[in-house]
This record gives sequence, structure tokens and C-alpha cells, in this order.
Amino acid sequence: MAQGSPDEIAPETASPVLARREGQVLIITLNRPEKRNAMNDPTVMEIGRIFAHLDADVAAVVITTSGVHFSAGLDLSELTVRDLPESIMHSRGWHRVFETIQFGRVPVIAALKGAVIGGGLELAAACHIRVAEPSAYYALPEGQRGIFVGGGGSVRLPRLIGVARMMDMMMTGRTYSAAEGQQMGITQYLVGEGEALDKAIELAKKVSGNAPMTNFALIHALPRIAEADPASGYILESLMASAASTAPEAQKRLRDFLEKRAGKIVPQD
Ligand code: 1HE
Repeated sequence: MAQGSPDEIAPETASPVLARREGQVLIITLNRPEKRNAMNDPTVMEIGRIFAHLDADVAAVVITTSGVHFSAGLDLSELTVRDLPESIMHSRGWHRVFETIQFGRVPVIAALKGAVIGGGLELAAACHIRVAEPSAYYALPEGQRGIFVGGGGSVRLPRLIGVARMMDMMMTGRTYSAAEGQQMGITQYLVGEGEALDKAIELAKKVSGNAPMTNFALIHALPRIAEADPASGYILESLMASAASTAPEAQKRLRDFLEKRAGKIVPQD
């Protein structure tokens, strides 16, 4: 796994993805600022490799990028060299990698800034929590380019913003600001300029402290329950709730509260 600081601006030859540890948090940095972090095959493959080989003590992941933009999306230069079968396999490759992010072992938090475009927005949508700076803006210029989303965007983005908004973005090239993105549910957090990475790391450390069964339930069960028919959803919920609450970690936490060793739930700043 490549090591490095997200502050480093890489020369063309550097690894397209850097990774470093901060305690139990793995910080992954897309590292092609000279191409505005456009995602080419080596970038996507390296993201997939990292997520497939997370060390056992990694409890959360943060995805950030070098330079001022999160990502300009798919590296468009690659689209000019693929035929139909290769193109289908390429899109399916993105699906596989983004599935390992969304349905992996640990929560993943994206720190967004500048352009969050096309495949960059698809990558962000595969993460569980999105934090944005005011410079962030969202676009799906596939319509202008004569193409279509291929990284799972048509599955994930309507669930975040609705079919109508996504259709408008792709048909008309409409962009949304960081404030609009926060209001419509693209992001859960909007912070000050230059603060997204710190906030993402702070949140990653917080979720690292959850019972593993709770994070498992949130990542794997909640999205499926939300899309199940209600009758199936209720039974899945009962099974998941029971698996969580009877686990030793939950039993310990419940005893801690009942015996006055755990904190109370109060409003946050
Ligand atoms: C790229 C890409 C790219 C930049 N593929 N090379 N995405 C787009 O349609 C977005 C296209 N990019 C832009 O609109 C702009 O580059 C930005 C607004 C993101 C940034 O602008 P700026 O002025 O800071 O940078 P730049 O000068 O436009 O770009 C710097 C270099 O990055 C330049 O290359 P250079 O060799 O001339 O230095 C650009 O060509 C290159 N570059 N973006 C390839 N995307 C799984 S399906 C997903 C489908 C999609 O993602 S469609 C959306 C594609």
C-alpha cells in the first residue's frame, strides 16, 4: 500500500492513490491533482485493492484527494479506446470496486471540495457519510459528453437526490452548490473551507468506537431493509436488532448505562 501525506502534490509518476493510517482510521487520497483526480483504470484498481485488503485493525476509512478538486470523474481519455464489450466490463469493474466501498467491513467517509463531477460524485455516493467544504459543487456532465453514468450513479444517486433532480443534472448540465447539496441530502455535513478532511477524520474516529455489530447493521442491513417491502423489512429489522442487542459488546454497553458509567445523550454544538 502506498504511503504518503494528502498534502503532497504528486508528480505524474507518483501512485494515483496514497494511503496512510491515523490510529484505526485509514486515510485514502486520490492523487492525480494534475488531472483533477480524474479516475483512470490504475486509480480505480488501486482503490479496489486497498478496500479488498484492509488491515484487521482498520475501523473506518476516509477518502480525500490532492489539490483543490475532489474529482473530475472518469478519465475521459480512456473512453476513446474501448469497444462495446470492453466498455461494459469497465463499468462493471467500477461497480465491483464501489460495492467493496459501500458494502465492505467499515464505514467510509468522503471529504469533498471543488469539483465533484460525474464518477467523482458516483464515488462519493458509494461512501456512507459525505462532508463538504463551501467550494464543493456537483455536476453530472455525462449528457454534455454524450455518455451515461457507469459507476453505479443511476442506482445510488436517485436514492440520495431523486430521479427528477438527477435527470435534470444530466439532461441540462445543471450544477448544484455545496449549500444546495447539503440541503438536498448529497452531504450530511457542510463545514468551512479547508475543514472537510479534519471533520471526516473526526467522524471516522467517532464511528470507529461503535460496536462492530452496529456498524455492520448500518452498512449491510439498513440499506436493504429500507428498500425491502415493509413486511420483509420488519422481520429483517427484528433479526438484526436481536443479533445486535444480544452480542457481548451491546450487553456491556447496556450495563454501563444502567450502572451510570456511560454518558447521557445531550444536544451537540
Ligand atoms: C481530465 C478530466 C477528465 C480534467 N478526464 N482528463 N468529467 C468531466 O466532464 C469534467 C471535465 N473536467 C472539467 O470540467 C475541468 O477539468 C474541471 C472543472 C474539473 C477543472 O478545471 P481546471 O481548469 O482546474 O483544470 P483543467 O485545465 O480543465 O484540467 C487540467 C488537466 O486535467 C487537463 O489536462 P492537460 O493535459 O491539458 O493538463 C484536463 O484535460 C485534465 N482533465 N478532467 C481526463 N475527466 C464511470 S462513468 C463516469 C462518467 C463521468 O465521470 S463523466 C464526467 C467527466
